[in-house]
Amino acid sequence: MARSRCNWAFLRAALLYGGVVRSDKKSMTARTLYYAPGACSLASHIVLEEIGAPYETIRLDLAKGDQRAPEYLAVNERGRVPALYEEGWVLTENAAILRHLARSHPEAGLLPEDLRGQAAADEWMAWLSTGHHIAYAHVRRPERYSADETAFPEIRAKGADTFGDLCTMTEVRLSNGGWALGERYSVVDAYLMVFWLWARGPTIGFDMPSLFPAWTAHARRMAERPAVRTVFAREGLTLPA
Ligand SMILES: N[C@@H](CCC(=O)N[C@@H](CS)C(=O)NCC(=O)O)C(=O)O
Repeated sequence: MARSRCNWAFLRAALLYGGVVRSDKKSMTARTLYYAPGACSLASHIVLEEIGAPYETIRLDLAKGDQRAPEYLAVNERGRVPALYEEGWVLTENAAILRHLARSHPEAGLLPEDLRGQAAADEWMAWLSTGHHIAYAHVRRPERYSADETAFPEIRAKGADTFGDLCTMTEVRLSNGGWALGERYSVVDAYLMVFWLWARGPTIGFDMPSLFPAWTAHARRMAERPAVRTVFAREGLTLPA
C-alpha cells in the first residue's frame, strides 16, 4: 500500500504545500509516515499497512543523523521517529499515532470499542512506551542519562536488568496464548513486536524462544500476517523464525 519516498526534496515540498507550514493548502499526499528501519516507528508502520488505506513513507537513517536535519526538525522538533503527517497536521509519539490510526479506521477493528477494552489498550501502550522503551534506551543510549562516561556501564547494566524484568512480565501477560488484549488482534500487538525485536537484537541479545516462549509464539503469529511481512521486507528486518 505504501509508496516510499526517501528524499528531502519531497519532505520540503510536503512542508510547503502540505500544510505543516501553510495549513490552508491541500496536501499532495494523504498520509506520510517518517520512520527508521527497526526503530519503534515499526509499530505505526505495521498499523498503517494493516489498515490498507494509501500512505507514503519517508525513511530516516538515524545513524547518519537524518533526525537532526533542519527539514526533519520542522516536522518533529524533538528529532525522533515516528512522525505521522496528515493534511495540515503532524502527530508524533507511537501511542498517540496508534490510537489515532485505529480510531480513524474503525472498520479495521484495531482497537476495542468498549471503554474497558480501550483502557486496557492504553494501559499496554503507556507501559511499553514508558517502561520497555526507556529501559532499552538506558542500554543503547546511556549518554542520555549521564554526562559522565564512567557511569555508562552501570546505567547499561541496570537498564538491561530492568528490560529483562519487563520482558518477564510481558511473557506472563501473554501466556494465555492470545493477542495482547485477548482474542482480538489490536494495535498493541504491533507495538509489542518492536520490543520483541529489540530483545532479540544485538543490544540485548536474549534467546527469545527459550527465555520467552509465549511472547515468541506471539511474534511468530505476527509474522504470519501479510501486513507484518510487507513492512519487515520494506524495513529490511528478519522475521521471527
Ligand atoms: N516517546 C517516543 C520515542 C520516540 C523515539 O525515541 N524514537 C527513536 C527511535 S526508536 C528515535 O527517533 N531516536 C533518534 C535519536 O534519539 O536521535 C515514542 O514513543 O514515539
